[in-house]
This record gives sequence, structure tokens and C-alpha cells, in this order.
Amino acid sequence: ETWRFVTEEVTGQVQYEYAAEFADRISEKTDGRITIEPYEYGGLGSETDQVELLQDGGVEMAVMSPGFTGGMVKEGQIFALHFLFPDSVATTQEILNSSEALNTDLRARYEEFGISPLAFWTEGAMQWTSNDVALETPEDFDGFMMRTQSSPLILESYRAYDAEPTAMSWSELYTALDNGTVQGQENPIFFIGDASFHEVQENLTLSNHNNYVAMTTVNTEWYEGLDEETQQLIDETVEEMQDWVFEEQKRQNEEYLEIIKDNTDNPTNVIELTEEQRQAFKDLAVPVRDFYREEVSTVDGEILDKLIEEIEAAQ
Ligand code: 6CS
Repeated sequence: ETWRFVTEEVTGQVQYEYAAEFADRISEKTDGRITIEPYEYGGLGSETDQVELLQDGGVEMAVMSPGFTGGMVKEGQIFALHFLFPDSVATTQEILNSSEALNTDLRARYEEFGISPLAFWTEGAMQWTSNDVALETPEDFDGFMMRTQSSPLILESYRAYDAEPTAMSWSELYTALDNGTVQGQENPIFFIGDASFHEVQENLTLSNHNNYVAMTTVNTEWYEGLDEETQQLIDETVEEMQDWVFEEQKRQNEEYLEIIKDNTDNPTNVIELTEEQRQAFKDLAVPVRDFYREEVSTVDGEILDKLIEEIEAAQ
């Protein structure tokens, strides 16, 4: 028996390495009875094509970013809100592990579309990179051409700073940054470094304005059709992987910050925002939560309110 496991990243990057490690563990536990074929990003279309592929059962498993499902699972856009999760990536991961708002309520929203998120995990804090202007104050975003993922609330979060966001797939991003179609983007450091965005960007702003959250997902119908023992095997391995992936992203984010700082061929201006500077962004970002409650959420912000309570309790 072979399961297909698609990811939005390539060899070496966190999502792909996650799928490869997951595959090893499953084949070891089943003495090779079940094998998993991990897929790098690229061969199976864009990120949104991959969402459809999982829904149609073209693959059994996927690592999926909520940033590409926002047009469909409106509630999933919760992750687009800046400064919602704690600054500590470790505390954020604990919340992702234990949150009922996410693991029960949001999961049910995804299941309406045939996608079961079995776990939520961080790929690290997100940072900004830019050309033409060093992003330090909200004013620096005025008219700034920012690339984002496709969820409408992500774009809204940048409009709150008066930026001009454009959604695009990451496969087009290096070229778009290089030729000036967009001036900047957001991602965790490991991804900025591995995708070489720093080569075509002048500035890296350590903004920690949000956490990059990914989900381990399965096709709901397929998963529900498995016998209990196999479901158990998947669930238990997904749970074990939470610590593994936390360490993996941490190591990669730390390593790539040094690589970017040491790159003398294409020097990058690394800017660390002060708490005061971050506060100016936060002041503009918090009202976007009301936009979520009123315009986006299909259950009047219930999931968001519950998550905010869980976040407060964790801090
Ligand atoms: O920026 C993006 O769209 C990509 N970033 C990460 C960290 N993973 C995959 C995603 O498509």
C-alpha cells in the first residue's frame, strides 16, 4: 500500500523534510507494509492546485498552508492576523498543539470541504524582506508592492498598513522580486534563505509580525474509511512529529539567519525592530480582527474569540 504525501516546499525545506521523516516512521512501524511517497513542490501544480488534489483524493496527505485556502475555508484565515499569537515561537507551538478552537472547531470547518487537518505547526516567525525601502514604520508600507499568499485576509492585513498587496504563488516570487513586479514579501527566515530571496532583496526586517503556520492534512473520506488501527498509527505519528518539526524549523531558521548575514556577495541590510516600532504596526493590525469577525468569519468570530482566550491562558 502506498500513500502520496504532497508538500508546498522542496528537498531540504521544512515541509518536505517533514513528509520524508513521516514516511520513514510509517514504513518502519509497519515493516514496509505501508510506504509513503513524499512529493516536492512543483510537479503537481500550484499551492491551490494541490489543495484541490487532496480534496479530490488525487493524494492522500498534504502539508497545506491556510494562506492558500482562505477563499474557501473562511475561518482558516485566522492565521493571517498579525500579532495574534505570542512572540515566543515555542509558546505558539504549545497553543497550536492544545487549542480546541483549532484542533476541534477549525478542523470541523475544513472537514466541510473534505480536508482534515490533523495537526497545526509553526515553520517559524515571519519576517519582511524589501527593495527600495527599509520597512521600519507603517508609513514605509505606503504604496509598497507586497507579495502575499492568496487568502483575502492576508491582503487585508497589508492594506491596513496602506500597502498594495498582490497574491502570487511562491514559484513566481524570485523572478517577481528580481524584476520589480513586487517589492517585498513575508516568510520565515529559513524559507527566505533557501529560496534565495535575499539575493534579490536589499533589506530583511526582523518584524516577527506573525507565525507561519502549516497543517498536516488528510483527505477526510479516505481517512475515515481507514480501519481504526491505521488511523491510530497516523494520529500517533502526527503527534510525535510535532516536537520533531519544532526542532527542525528552529535549527533551519537559526542557520539561515547566519547565512544571510554572512553573505558578502549580496549583502542584506538586517534590521531588528524595537518593541516600540512593532507596537506601531500592532496598533493598525488589531482592528483587522474586527474585519475578520464581521466580514470573514462564518460563525461570528466564535473560533477567534475562543482562540484568543486560549492564547491569553497560555501566556
Ligand atoms: O511563501 C510561500 O508561499 C511559501 N512559504 C513557505 C514557508 N512554505 C510554502 C509556501 O508556499
